[in-house]
Amino acid sequence: MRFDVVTLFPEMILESSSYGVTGTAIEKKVVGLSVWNPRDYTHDRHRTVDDRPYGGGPGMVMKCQPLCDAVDDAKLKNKNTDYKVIYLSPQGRQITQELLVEASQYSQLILVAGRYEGIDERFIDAVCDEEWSLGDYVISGGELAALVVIDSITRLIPGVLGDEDSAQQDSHMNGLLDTPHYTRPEKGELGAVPNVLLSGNHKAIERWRMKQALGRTALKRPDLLKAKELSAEQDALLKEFRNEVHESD
Ligand code: 9D3
Repeated sequence: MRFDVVTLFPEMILESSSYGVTGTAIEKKVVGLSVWNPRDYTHDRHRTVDDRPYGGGPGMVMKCQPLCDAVDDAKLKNKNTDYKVIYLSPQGRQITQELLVEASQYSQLILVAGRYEGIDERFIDAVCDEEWSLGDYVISGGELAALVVIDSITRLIPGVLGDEDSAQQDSHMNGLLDTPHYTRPEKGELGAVPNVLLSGNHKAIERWRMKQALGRTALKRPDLLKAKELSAEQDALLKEFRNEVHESD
């Protein structure tokens, strides 16, 4: 996977991607990351990337030409034709794990991060294949969204995560919330670890964890549970969880 980010703040992308899982994947060259600053594609002495909006109104709009030339340069970096140009914007489709899994199949993602009020609509229509959003809240530009995409897709690339994490990822993508986690001490000021986790009975532990995942999803994210088909065993576990919750009322 190659990520090419078109941004007025390239250091923000490079610096933030140098940590942890993404940092290691870039070092190992499992993923490629390059940044393209529209300002480097201007030709005037002030290196102008924005201008006033036609029709009036507040704020500035990013000009087409520097963005087009930056994207063209990013495309030259890749011999493959299976790329997508994605504009991160508040008007976009909300990013989900499903969307990211699908996008991870491409060999190059060109991520366009906007600043100011936005980008000239003609660039979006002519150059961008998709428009993605983080959700219904306002942030100051597309860079943080591009970083979310880079991080989450990098984790999906085979070999990037260790085996343990990959298994955990599977369970996170099964449509349920995660099970609770505990580490030492066994008993502390904040309470004790559930006995079953100390039992060494792997079958019972697995059963308990599934019950917790089902129960927590029912309590915290009923929308996720509604979208999911439960097996007969899961149905029974969820009923058990609900009975146990009522007992402590
Ligand atoms: C005053 C007009 N604003 C409406 C609330 C428009 C506006 C323009 C530009 C709002 C935000 C931005 C910058 N945001 C992004 O570039 C962005 C974003 C976001 O704000 N929310 C969720 N996902 C994303 S992806 C890119």
